[in-house]
Amino acid sequence: MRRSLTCSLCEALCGLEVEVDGGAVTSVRGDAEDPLSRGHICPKAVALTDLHDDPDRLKGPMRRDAQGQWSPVSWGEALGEVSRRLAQVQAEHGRDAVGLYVGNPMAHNFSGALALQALKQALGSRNLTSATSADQLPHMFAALLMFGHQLALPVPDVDRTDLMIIVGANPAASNGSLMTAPGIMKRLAAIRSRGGEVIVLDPRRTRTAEAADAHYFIRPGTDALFLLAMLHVIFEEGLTRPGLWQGYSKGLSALKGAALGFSPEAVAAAVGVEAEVTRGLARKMARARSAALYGRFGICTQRFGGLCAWLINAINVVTGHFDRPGGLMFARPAADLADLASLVGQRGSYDRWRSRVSNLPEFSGELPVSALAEEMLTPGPGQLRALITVAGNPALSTPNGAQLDRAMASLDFMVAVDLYLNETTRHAHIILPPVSPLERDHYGLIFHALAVRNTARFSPPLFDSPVGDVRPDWSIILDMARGLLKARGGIEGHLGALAVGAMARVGPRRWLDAALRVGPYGIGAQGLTLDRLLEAPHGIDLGPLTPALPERLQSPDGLLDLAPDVLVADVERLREAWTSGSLAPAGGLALIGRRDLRSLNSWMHNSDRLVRGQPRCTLLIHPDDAGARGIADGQRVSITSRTGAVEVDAALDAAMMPGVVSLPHGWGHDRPGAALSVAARRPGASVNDLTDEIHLDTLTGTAGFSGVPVEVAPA
Ligand SMILES: Nc1nc2c(c(=O)[nH]1)N[C@H]1C(S)=C(S)[C@@H](COP(=O)(O)OP(=O)(O)OC[C@H]3O[C@@H](n4cnc5c(=O)[nH]c(N)nc54)[C@H](O)[C@@H]3O)O[C@H]1N2
Ligand SMILES: Nc1nc2c(c(=O)[nH]1)N[C@H]1C(S)=C(S)[C@@H](COP(=O)(O)OP(=O)(O)OC[C@H]3O[C@@H](n4cnc5c(=O)[nH]c(N)nc54)[C@H](O)[C@@H]3O)O[C@H]1N2
Ligand code: SF4
Ligand SMILES: [Mo]
Repeated sequence: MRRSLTCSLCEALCGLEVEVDGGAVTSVRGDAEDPLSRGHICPKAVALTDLHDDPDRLKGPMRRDAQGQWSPVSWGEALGEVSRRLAQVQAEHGRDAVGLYVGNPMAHNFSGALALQALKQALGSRNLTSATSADQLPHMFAALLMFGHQLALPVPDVDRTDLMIIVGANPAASNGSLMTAPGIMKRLAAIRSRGGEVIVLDPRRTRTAEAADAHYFIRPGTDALFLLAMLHVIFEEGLTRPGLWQGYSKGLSALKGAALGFSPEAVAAAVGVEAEVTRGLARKMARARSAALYGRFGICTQRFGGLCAWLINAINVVTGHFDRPGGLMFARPAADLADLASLVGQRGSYDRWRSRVSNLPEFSGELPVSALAEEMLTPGPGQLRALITVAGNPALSTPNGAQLDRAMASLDFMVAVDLYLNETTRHAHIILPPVSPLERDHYGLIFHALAVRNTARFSPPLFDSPVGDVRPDWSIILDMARGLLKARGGIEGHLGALAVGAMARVGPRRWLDAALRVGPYGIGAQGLTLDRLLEAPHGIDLGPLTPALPERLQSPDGLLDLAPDVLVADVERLREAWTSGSLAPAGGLALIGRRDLRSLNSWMHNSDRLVRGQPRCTLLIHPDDAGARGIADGQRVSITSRTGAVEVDAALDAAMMPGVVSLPHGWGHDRPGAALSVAARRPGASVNDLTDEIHLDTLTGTAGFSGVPVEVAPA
């Protein structure tokens, strides 16, 4: 039997065509009829079935006893114990004593993500966190401050642009991020074949860089300087382009003021980009018929990530490449989460409270994940004593993960909603396993809103009856919320109870149907409903991106703020780091990460066909840096930072910028007590044993993975 579904693994939203025979998937192909992915898939799509069939995947709730032995337990008992223990901790130590960490896969699981809103209400804790502060938070921060909504995230209109400048992203490996663009490498190649240009700035000459017209090395963590220098040129040489934006924006002169003193010549030594190159890029951008300056993970997870995200938006605006075909544009999704959030007054928030130990700011109801371990380890009122993790592996994925690993072991209680017993969930007392991605509905609630073309696609579960005693994430999460409220008593009148009750009664499908009906293509327009999507298994095309401003600005004054005060003020922190020489210390080595097409953060290493072949958790180092340290290709090296040390094999690589070394994240599968039998055979080491929770963007609270100072020596 042939069936259509959507791949839920990464942001690309590829349509798949699968053959199913007797409950088993016999082939997986790209869906040529999908209006967005047009047949594209990557090697991970096939491994979706490995995940589904993995004997290590948990098939029922598990409980760990005082001796550390795991045994199966019924859902009733497991959920009962979770409610009791969480309520007890909150009764004894206050609401904030229970924390929540939400991992990346929840962004790909619309029903689970909706249920989480109810769980957060029920918890009433300030210790909420997620992978956001280890990832895209700066983009959301800039969106909130500039456009008035944290979800107003512009995407590059790749299919129509004449010039794409990519800073700190490697779509050849990641398949694109905050840019749902399946088959992105073909789309980039198309820019070149229609006479346009692709330019990459990255401390490593990646596969994306190799496929571009030009690549320039940039020293890790210095992008904000580089972007200010671009702005400097734009203002100095009168390269701003008049346009509609002048009518709905403010702050142009403050923006100009911010760039003062950051000429390309002044910053060149720190940034590693020659002044003439920076000038040339600014001019090229300003003169292009259409252009998109696009920055992603590499510009976010550094000490000045907030500045980078702001400056990128601002440069696109003032050069006339914003909200126009070929520039940065806003998608118009069929179910528009940003609109719905606005209806209930949720446009995002910043700095309503601060973390107890390090005084780091709240963003959108969450505290930075960099503060999670210290909140557990520092005694005193408000200490974190219990944790819920949902679809996250923070022991491997957050800065100084080794410290968090130890801290989680000290908690009074921990519950994990996860597919596996892994490096993080081994610390839980209870694990509640969800259905596999082939056993649930899929709708790209978040990623349709970040897509380079407006489309909508819904896939029902490939397999209707799940294997084993597993439940959908959304129902597990709602049950936890309901149980907690009940155990704490006083359901009546509680906002949390209302949220949980409403969500449970409506259910995710009806919620989605309602969201589609009130959405931009709903009743009165094309009449898009869930039924219509069910009748169109390959998805529905809703057309190219369209201009949206000023209507979609949600700031209180209705204007686009080119120079939000807190960001302008943060330029001084950058200036100070730059002039004091602490931004990019000379002489040492700066650590960066990398992604691989056959890997996905920390959790696809249990698929043999994805991890087979040469070990991939190696340290890339420039031959000159290796030579200076007496390191040969393939030699075992030890890497040391303030927080820890790991050993891996070195790979000499002239594609690295001298002075920069690269280690991928998501490895380190040799921790006792984890049950990932394939991954354990090729464990690698965790880069986050080296990254540092105090190396962060103190403005936004985002982890600073890029540019961590390390030493490397033969092991
Ligand atoms: N040094 C360094 N650190 C990084 C990064 C980096 O590049 N360098 N990248 C950062 C980024 S961008 C991110 S997003 C984070 C990711 O960090 P996390 O989100 O914390 O971790 P993942 O590795 O994605 O782990 C996902 C977990 O969810 C489980 N899971 C998978 N699918 C489901 C599901 O449907 N339901 C449930 N309940 N569980 C599921 C998996 O078994 C796994 O335990 O890591 C960040 N950390
Ligand atoms: N195959 C695969 N695909 C994935 C993932 C995965 O783990 N594997 N993870 C998914 C997730 S959760 C995310 S968030 C996205 C991320 O997707 P992308 O944003 O494309 O992220 P990366 O591939 O990590 O690319 C970041 C690039 O920034 C460079 N870089 C590092 N530091 C700096 C710096 O200071 N300045 C500049 N200019 N560049 C720097 C790195 O060398 C790297 O090439 O990918 C998603 N897709
Ligand atoms: S690119 Fe992403 S969405 Fe597409 S098949 Fe690969 S993992 Fe799945
Ligand atoms: Mo991410």
